[in-house]
Amino acid sequence: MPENNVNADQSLRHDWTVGEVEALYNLPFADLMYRAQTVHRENFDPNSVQVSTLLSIKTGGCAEDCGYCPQSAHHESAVKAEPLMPLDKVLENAAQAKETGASRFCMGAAWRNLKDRDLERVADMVSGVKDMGLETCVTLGMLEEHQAKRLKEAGLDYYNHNLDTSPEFYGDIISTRTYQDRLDTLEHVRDNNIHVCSGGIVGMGESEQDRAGLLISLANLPSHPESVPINLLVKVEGTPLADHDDIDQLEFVRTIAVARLMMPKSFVRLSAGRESMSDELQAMCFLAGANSIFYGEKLLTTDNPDTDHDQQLFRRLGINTEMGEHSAPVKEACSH
Ligand code: SAM
Ligand code: DTB
Ligand code: SF4
Repeated sequence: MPENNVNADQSLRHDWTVGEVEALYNLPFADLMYRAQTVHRENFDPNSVQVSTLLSIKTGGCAEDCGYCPQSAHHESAVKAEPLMPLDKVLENAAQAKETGASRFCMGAAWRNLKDRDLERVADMVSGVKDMGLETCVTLGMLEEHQAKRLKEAGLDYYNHNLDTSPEFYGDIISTRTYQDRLDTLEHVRDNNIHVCSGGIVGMGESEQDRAGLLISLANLPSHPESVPINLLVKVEGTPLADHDDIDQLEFVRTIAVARLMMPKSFVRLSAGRESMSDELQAMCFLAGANSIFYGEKLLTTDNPDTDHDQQLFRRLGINTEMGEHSAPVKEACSH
């Protein structure tokens, strides 16, 4: 596996301004799609989509108050708190994900932060999954430097930690940790040569300027995240955002296209929310430059499309999924 080469490409930009990004958002739709597709083809095989499968290894009872999340102990959703899953059950799920065609296995925990008392158990999960020949990803909340180092040693390829939205809108959604806390975690991940997976959620009542602000926060990091998940809010009963108005679907597609233009060498992941999307909307997201998805019938606690349905969609679109991010034609994000 090639190591993270974060200084590879001087052409990547880290100085985006709100005005520039809003100008991209406001292009005529056909012009935006054309530009995004052009950049996509310059950097990736346009007919390949990377697939990761998610597993919730520690569900519910989370101390954070993220307004969108059914796993927060602050909200009255149907999700019940469960203990950390035993290793054999995690490995069973990973084997099944591999069998179904995933190239990466992503383990998520409803934690505010990783505790040292759980570190070795998670490290064992990472090395067990890695030994199966899958790429590994975890998302465990905030991470300290020594924990990132230990997970890297165990074989961790990716750490997912989202910025979620713009710095300005963030406080409307989460009060129990700060934007800076999230940036600090991303720095520890990057400093330990773990690939960064970081993105956000669209459809929480944010303005277009906030969507631009999220993408600017991501693209103006010292290195572009290798993977940028764009989630469409899954509205879950009992959460404060359950009754939010739907976002204009074309605005969602525009967000994918703008992310593709701003972070041309990153994988843009069409993440949560596919269950509520038509095949045609998903096809438009792939055209806009999305080139990875979560695959498998569950996300963490909510539903994702059936794998049969996804396979049929891939066949209809002539998409192949036989690749991990490490084998992609051009993969490095950059730092300068
Ligand atoms: N607890 C850890 C954390 O928040 O860092 C890891 C798991 S958390 C569920 C991972 C991400 O899932 C969140 O940052 C958020 O972006 C996304 N997410 C959670 N609930 C969602 C929802 N209802 N709709 C869309 N995305 C959601
Ligand atoms: C990400 O950006 N989206 C995934 C993953 N990273 C961990 C999680 C989506 C969760 C959707 C709500 C749920 O299933 O609980
Ligand atoms: Fe907890 Fe993560 Fe859900 Fe926030 S998004 S409540 S930190 S599980």
